[in-house]
Amino acid sequence: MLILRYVDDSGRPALGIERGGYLTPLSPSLSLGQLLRLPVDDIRAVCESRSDRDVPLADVRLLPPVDSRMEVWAAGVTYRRSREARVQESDGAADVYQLVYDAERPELFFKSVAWRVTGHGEQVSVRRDSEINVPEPELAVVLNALGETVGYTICNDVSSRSIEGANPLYLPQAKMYLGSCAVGPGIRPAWEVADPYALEMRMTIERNDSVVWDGQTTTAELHRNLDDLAAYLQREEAFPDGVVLSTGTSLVPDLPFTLHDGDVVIIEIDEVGALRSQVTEGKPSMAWLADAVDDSARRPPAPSNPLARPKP
Ligand code: DO4
Ligand code: MG
Repeated sequence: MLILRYVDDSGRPALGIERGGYLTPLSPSLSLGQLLRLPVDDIRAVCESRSDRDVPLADVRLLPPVDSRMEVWAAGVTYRRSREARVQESDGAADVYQLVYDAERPELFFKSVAWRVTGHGEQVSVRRDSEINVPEPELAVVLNALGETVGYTICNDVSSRSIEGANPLYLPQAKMYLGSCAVGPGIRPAWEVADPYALEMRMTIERNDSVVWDGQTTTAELHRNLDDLAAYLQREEAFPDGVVLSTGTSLVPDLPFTLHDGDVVIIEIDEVGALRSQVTEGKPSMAWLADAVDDSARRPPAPSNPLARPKP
């Protein structure tokens, strides 16, 4: 089962439950933010309610599973590979990464408001003022307003290595810009994931129909506890419509690899799904995000929905 956002027949954002290639629409006026105001047991009851209105998933345009006043936050340097890569790229500030890797308090940073997030089949962008840009494939935890873990999704924490490498104080510019955050395809409920520390994760980067980078890892390598990350995030912060907490990357291409305009990034996490993004460059190419802020129908058409299964 996946909790999905999609565009309904009237062109409005809607919430539904995917099972076996079909989508059960939930109440038409229910946003994800409203669902995430409920305790997790009530969310489960809503998700498990049945309907005879199932529609084939192939017929729907997916939206990122983030809306309302939801936010996306991210943890950093939570895997050894991330620590090594940042020590290598940083210009004289390598210690901060080693120190935060070993510290009790994790690195947590704000990543995106809901409207700036792109979803499965949509674009991500690289900055025009950055030389080295990478995708960061990450398991993300979805928390409700009470701080309970509702489920898991995938986040692509697209980042500028050159800007962060020049000075860690530039982190917000390296991490937060239009097109830097993709989340999706949906939310796999926590009650269906037996062990979030045993999920295989793969990333493939395609250029001109060839694979130019691929790698795989597992959440068993995570150096942090997911509940601790969530607890730190919520210590002095409130999320009335819930929050997505991305938990850091373990797949970092060797320098000087950088993303190109036109690349396709596919991130797969077992039991959670596959998030596909088309890379573009610069703010003008992402202007549609601002245009679509109140009108989902203004999002560019996405390629056919790869979540869909062939009709029986
Ligand atoms: O320290 C900078 C950010 C780290 C990060 O995003 C990651 O480890 O995934
Ligand atoms: Mg990251």
